[in-house]
Amino acid sequence: MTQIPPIRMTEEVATALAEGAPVVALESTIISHGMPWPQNAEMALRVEGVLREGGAVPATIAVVDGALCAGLDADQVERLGRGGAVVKAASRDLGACLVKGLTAGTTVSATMRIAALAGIGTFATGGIGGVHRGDGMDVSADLTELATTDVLVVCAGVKSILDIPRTVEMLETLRVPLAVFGTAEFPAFYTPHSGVIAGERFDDPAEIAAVRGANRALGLGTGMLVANPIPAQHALDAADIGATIDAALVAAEAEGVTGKDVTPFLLGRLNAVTEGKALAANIELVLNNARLAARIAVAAAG
Ligand code: PSU
Ligand code: MN
Repeated sequence: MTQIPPIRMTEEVATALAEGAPVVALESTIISHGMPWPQNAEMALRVEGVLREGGAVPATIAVVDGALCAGLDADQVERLGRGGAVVKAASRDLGACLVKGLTAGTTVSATMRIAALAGIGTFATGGIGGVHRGDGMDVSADLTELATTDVLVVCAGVKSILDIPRTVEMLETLRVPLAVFGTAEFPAFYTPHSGVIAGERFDDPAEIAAVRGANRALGLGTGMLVANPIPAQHALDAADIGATIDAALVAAEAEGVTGKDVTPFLLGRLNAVTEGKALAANIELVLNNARLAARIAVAAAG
């Protein structure tokens, strides 16, 4: 059988994993395709700092020149942030990246796959992909990966570029355990409110870690999704951002954007049209998710 090369880890990540110390994975499509330069690279370094403050070692995951990496240096973060010859890789794209020696930002699905191979069980991101509005067949591979790969993902819900009720339904169909932190309502990324009551409410990160342990003992074989609402002081006005999202969806349709380009197109529009307000909220919620992921990883390691 073909062997893939070992995952390239920073010494910090390799040591932490060997010692059983808390490690939290971070994705890199958010850097390469989710935010503009240079705020993307600044965010990437800040979120690593937040994890360290929380007692966890950050492992930013990406593919660099065909090597699967867990833990990046500042130059590699800059390369992803500046973009250019950087592709967006979901888990199904990783084989091609390896063979062709590509450099890629890894989506939630690809990051989960690499984290699982590396032995990292906790992962913080901004928003996951889901079921797109309108085209009910455009379903992110993030959901399928959550159904099959044992990594806990902390997100701020999904933004309403997606069909939130259908995304939540699909998670249920795929039997992905869903924990909502500090509320009973599935959050809508830029705002804490989606109107969708789903999942199980938890207020204690240690309890979330314990549920993951129970799921493993049950042999469920899935990942787990933790939805963590954006803090109220950073939330956007729901009506404002809703109208902006509606306009971005119309633009995507008019310009004939399809496939893996849809999500980056919409994110780019939102960041541009809101003159940085959406970007600022996005950065704050990622930091907030990293704080919670560190607490879960610390509880799991203890
Ligand atoms: N949603 C966001 N920000 C992001 C993404 C989604 O609010 O950066 C990125 C993540 O990497 C996610 C990917 O895994 O987009 C999903 O892409 P798609 O919809 O093509 O599956
Ligand atoms: Mn898609």
